[in-house]
Amino acid sequence: MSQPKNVPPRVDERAEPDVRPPVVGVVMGSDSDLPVMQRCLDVLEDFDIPYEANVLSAHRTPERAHEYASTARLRGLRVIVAAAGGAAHLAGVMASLTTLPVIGIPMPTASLGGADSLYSTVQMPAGVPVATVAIGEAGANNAALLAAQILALNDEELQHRLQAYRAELRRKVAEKNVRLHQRLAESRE
Ligand code: C2R
Repeated sequence: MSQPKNVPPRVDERAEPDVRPPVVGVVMGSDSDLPVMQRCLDVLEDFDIPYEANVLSAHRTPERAHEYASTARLRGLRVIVAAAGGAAHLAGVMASLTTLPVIGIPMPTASLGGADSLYSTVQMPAGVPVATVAIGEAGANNAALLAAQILALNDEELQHRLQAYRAELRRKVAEKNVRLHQRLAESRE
């Protein structure tokens, strides 16, 4: 497991395989989404959140998608993260079959730049929410963080790790500010 960029090292680095049941179910419409979705999986690992990842499609495997969402809560999942591109119905279908929070990530597309994925994920009719994040890697990153924040409502240690992560973000921005001022000063010399 790679050491996270912004998260301090974990206290209990695990040498043993992780046998904890997954609490986040990550689903993506195709393995072609993985290059973008890897970021989501990495952030979940950085925060030591047990997850499972599967390819599922509302269009291509409707029965499996139905079964996955309708049994998710009973299987112990607490949040579903669903990524899909194009006519992206996966997150909406997940949300329609469970009351677990569903976070939708619109995948970038070659033809419409991911606007198609964004609109079809975000424009849910009233009654069945999908918490939609940004298109692409920023969205994949933030989906994992949002899942962590939801889980942290009942997990104090995770909450501390999120606070440490934010502190590190602030520190990095302060560094950027110093660098900016140095560059501006140099360009005036
Ligand atoms: P392929 O690369 O397999 O042709 O998939 C996937 O998420 C992917 O971005 C192309 C794109 O199709 C998307 N896909 C959906 C759904 N299933 C697959 N949008 C769905 O059920 O919404």
